[in-house]
Amino acid sequence: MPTALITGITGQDGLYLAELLLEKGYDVHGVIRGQNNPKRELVRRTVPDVVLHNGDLTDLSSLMRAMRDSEPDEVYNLGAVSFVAYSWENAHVTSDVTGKGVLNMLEAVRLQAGEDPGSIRFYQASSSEMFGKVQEVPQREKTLLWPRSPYAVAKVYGHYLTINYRESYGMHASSGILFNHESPRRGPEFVTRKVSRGVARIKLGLADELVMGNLDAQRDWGFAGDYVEAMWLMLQQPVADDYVVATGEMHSVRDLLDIAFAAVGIDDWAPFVRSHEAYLRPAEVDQLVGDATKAREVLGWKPRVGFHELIESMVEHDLAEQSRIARS
Ligand code: F7E
Repeated sequence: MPTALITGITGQDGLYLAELLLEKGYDVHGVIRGQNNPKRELVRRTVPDVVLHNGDLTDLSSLMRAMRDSEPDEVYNLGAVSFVAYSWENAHVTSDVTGKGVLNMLEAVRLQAGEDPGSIRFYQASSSEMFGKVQEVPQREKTLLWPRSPYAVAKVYGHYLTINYRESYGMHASSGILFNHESPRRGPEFVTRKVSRGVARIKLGLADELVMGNLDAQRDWGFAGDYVEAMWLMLQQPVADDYVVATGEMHSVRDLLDIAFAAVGIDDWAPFVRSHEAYLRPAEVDQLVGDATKAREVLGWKPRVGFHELIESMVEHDLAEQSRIARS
């Protein structure tokens, strides 16, 4: 039975990936941070078979301990401070966790692997945010990176360091450049979940407006459950490499609002939505759309869930969750 170690186990990707690996018969371990982490219970409830290790991406010795105790064949580094807007206010902590955390993970893997650097396969969660002010449309693995936030700069550091460790030490280290991926497990600070939750609350009479930022931003949004499969496929390849994972379709925040409000029978959302500058970013990424040809051709990966279906399922989930909360 292969063993996998996942950082970021409490996030949507960590949970979907743990479920996928457990289904495949893996022994799954996760790194969890902090004393009395409130998300520990969520992990225990969702994936009870996962073995948890205390550790922090900023603390190399804790990662080495997790590595020694779990003896993984595959390591998935999904842990990060991942909210782009937050990264301007907390640039140091974002750099330490999202950037230097990758260095700590690569070092922990390298030291654990010892004489045979390729014996532990490593996945780095890189991000489409690295393309920032896009230099080519759609974006591919070779597109020039132009990060626009402290978060994106930290991701670029982690991305190049992963490539550097592969080239320097012969490690089996792959990087997945994942475009936005969402689900009912997404945190409510991200735009898709903010909208699905807000629309559900408006429909149920629990709120009367949704305060938003830039409605013209465009993204390539896919389903997180599909994207974790691409992560796993990357680590099954004989040779490590970098892959764009995307749907190839671009939608605006306005399209997102159209679909989410229509799902609860509201055709004109204008009376319910207000824009506020508090939600604008110092430097915006206006549009992102990925070309996942390499993932399709080499990994045989393609997305299953489309944008409409994804947003409708999130609204449906939030209607049920919000009515439960309102009743209790
Ligand atoms: O924003 C605009 C906002 O926060 C999407 C992370 O997983 O994907 C995510 O980063 C767009 C932006 O995600 C609101 O300005 C408008 O243009 O959902 P988001 P993100 O910044 O694209 C990448 C791939 C990652 O790697 C990141 O970790 O929507 N927008 N109005 C808004 N965004 C938010 N959050 N809230 C608004 O009210």
